[in-house]
Amino acid sequence: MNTHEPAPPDGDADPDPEETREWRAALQAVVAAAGPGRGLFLVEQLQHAAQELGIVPQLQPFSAYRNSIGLERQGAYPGDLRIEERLTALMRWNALAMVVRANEAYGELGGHIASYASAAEIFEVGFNHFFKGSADGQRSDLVFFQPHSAPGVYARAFVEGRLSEGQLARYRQEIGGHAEGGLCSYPHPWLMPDFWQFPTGSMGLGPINAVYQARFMRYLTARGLLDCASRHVWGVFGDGEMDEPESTAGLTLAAREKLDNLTFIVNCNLQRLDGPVRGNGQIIQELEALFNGAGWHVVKVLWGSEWDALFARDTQHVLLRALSRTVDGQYQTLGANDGAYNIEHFFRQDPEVQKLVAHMSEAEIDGLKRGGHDFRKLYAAFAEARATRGQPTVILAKTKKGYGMGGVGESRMTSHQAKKLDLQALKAFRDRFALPLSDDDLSALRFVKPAEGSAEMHYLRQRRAALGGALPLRNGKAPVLPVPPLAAWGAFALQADGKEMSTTMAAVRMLANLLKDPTLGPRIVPIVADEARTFGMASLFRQIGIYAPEGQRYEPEDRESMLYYRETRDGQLLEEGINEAGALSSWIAAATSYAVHGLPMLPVYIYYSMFGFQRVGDLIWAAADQRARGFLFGATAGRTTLGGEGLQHQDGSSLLVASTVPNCIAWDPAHAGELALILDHAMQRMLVQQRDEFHYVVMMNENQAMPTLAESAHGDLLRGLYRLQAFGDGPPRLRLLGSGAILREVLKAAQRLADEHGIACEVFSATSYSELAREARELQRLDRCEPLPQRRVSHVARLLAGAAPVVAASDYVRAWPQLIAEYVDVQMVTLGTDGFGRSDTRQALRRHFEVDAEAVVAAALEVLRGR
Ligand SMILES: Cc1ncc(C[n+]2csc(CCOP(=O)(O)OP(=O)(O)O)c2C)c(N)n1
Repeated sequence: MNTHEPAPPDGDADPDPEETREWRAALQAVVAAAGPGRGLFLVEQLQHAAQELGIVPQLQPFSAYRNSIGLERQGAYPGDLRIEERLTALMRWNALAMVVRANEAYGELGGHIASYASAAEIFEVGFNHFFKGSADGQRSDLVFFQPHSAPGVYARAFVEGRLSEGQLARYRQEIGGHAEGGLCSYPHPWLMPDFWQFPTGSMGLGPINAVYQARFMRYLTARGLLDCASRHVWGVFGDGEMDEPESTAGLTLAAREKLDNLTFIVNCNLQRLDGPVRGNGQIIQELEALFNGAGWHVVKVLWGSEWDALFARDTQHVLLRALSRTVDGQYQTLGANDGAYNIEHFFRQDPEVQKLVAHMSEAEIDGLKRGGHDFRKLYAAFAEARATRGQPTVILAKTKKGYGMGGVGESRMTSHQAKKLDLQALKAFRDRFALPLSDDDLSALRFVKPAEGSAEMHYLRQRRAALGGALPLRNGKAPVLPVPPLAAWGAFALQADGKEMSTTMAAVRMLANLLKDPTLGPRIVPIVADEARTFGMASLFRQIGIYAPEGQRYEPEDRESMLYYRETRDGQLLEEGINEAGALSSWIAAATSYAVHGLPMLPVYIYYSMFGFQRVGDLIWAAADQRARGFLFGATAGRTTLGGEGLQHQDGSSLLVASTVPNCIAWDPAHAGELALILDHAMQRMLVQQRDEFHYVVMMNENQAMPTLAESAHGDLLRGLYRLQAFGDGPPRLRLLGSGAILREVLKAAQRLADEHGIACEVFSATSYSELAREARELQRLDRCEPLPQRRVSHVARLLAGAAPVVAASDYVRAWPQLIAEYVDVQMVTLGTDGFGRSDTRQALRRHFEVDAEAVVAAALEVLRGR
């Protein structure tokens, strides 16, 4: 609970002020005599009594509208305020100049000034005092930066000497072949691989990823893989951003798992893009209630040091009451106007309030800063966050959007879009922050650094050295993780000999085998979102245990069972509950561990394929940006292959979406043998060759007799297509392509075409249409850009050469096989499962979608008739 004296409820007239004074005096006397602890105890007792009497239904989930850390607890500032102010002014200027320059030159490059202008002090307190770096980038704190404040991070890297003036001048100009490259608009580890660690550009993904990174560090420590005890996760996010469902999705987990290695700093500038975040309310109070309810420690930083004296004199809380009555839309208007306006429209509303400021000039009123622009207040909050045990902390820092931009953007509705400042506005900015710039410097938008040997430069370097080195810093180098020989874990699948199983069963068996490998096994992170039993993984509960930081504080109901639900502190399985976004965030943490921690892991997230690319596609895109390495297993895949799971799980499109992610390799294996080969190939690429890619493999729960895979097929299979079997006599008149679940239907159709219609044909298994298309596309491009005497021939064109038309049938939408249509020289007809699903048997569904053997025969006859 809040340790401060609460303000009297708004607007309540006091019928007996004398009695009120006595109660207050009594409390003050107790605190004076016996200390704040005793005072707090009494207040708590009173609160309980009030609840028992029924006069308050529950305690307010938020505290008074003031700083959580009172002046008495604030402590001394350990830094040099004057130097930090001068440095921050330079960061502000360089960030602003970067955006204005880019827009003056090109007009269309975009960029934001107002967000970083509001966040500069937050970032600088972090950089000067808290964000720990490391020479290798892999033992540092993890910092999630508000994405559109990237110019501020670049500005600092420039002053630190990590980025050149030329790079700053090429902000948002990455294409152009300059050796140093340009700077990407938002944090992006693919585009600036030695710099940015976390892609935060899509609002809401930063917060959820920060939670799960902090959680994953605990997991690594608990499992004895890496000691992360001294490392912290910091995230600076926007108050508007907190409206994204993902921003708040991980809050209760963070509190439940006592992630005191995690701090959010919400930059509450009260505005988002179009307008106020809560014009008619108070976002800070709302967020306080939210985080409090979730179990976080909340620290509010609302008012700067200039207010301290005022609050000290506000013994009757008249000022506090006025502040807590003011809604954010009004704060914005007050923020956009000068001291005179504030006196007139805020302080004069109540004569008692007016009395408090009667001695102050308009300029002094103007100088009353919000807490998020005060180093001292911020430092105290950061320090408290770092020292808090057993809970994550959120710092709610009240700031001004466009701070220092004056009429161009300070607290204006249009702040977010302000990208151009005329000379007069630049002069005002210079004067406001006492920047060492001439008028010519302003006109030229010259980037500035303190001179080498200056006190500022010395201070800047000394602070970062004391904190362990530069940040952000990404290091993608990691040791190779050897992959056990395929025969050791996948022989049963390669030599299946007609045994009945589903590809999901086969995958789980392979996973269980791999988990036993002494080197790779401990690095595997199996992840489920409440569907382990569905996928036949219950045996893993016992084999590797479910990660639970508190162990198992109950006797599991199924304790007598061989496969009981075993939760344990060093459990390996991440059981995320019904939370695909959380599961994917865990997967990202593990899949990027090679770069974030220098420790390669192999996450395997198995889920209903319908709830992957469709449900959490943006997180998957962020994973791609972050160069994730790992497996996504889309189980119970396809539109017609489910058994009893119901319509909501029928997935006909995930492979197609997967094909749009540049570093995602999508596979649709039909057999256990194909699957084994694909997994081995993928592990070699990710763990041994260290390619920054991840593999999406769909798998079915339909039992089938699994054939033994011919060795001759291996090479082609891994390129996306191999010839399985020929039917009938003579040269093939037709090529039939099947994949995944529908391959069997295609084989049946081929048999019928040969037996009943005398049509010789060949059947191919298409393990990845997207890989076929990728290669063909690239060769086509090379032919265009670097022509050879002979055109290059893609794998798909080589296998399907000749005149025989192609019929391709898939359990996915037609657009999936059609990915190769452009690269095949013959007529191609596709059958797929476009449209909404239905509830029925597999056979009925295949009939309905016209992807069964009968439909393949009909399509084949039709295509041949047309020739
Ligand atoms: C998912 C998503 N939706 C929309 C945007 C576009 N966008 C970029 S910044 C922004 C406003 C952010 O407001 P806030 O979080 O309050 O941060 P501020 O800029 O005010 O500090 C928006 C809507 C985005 N980047 N991501």
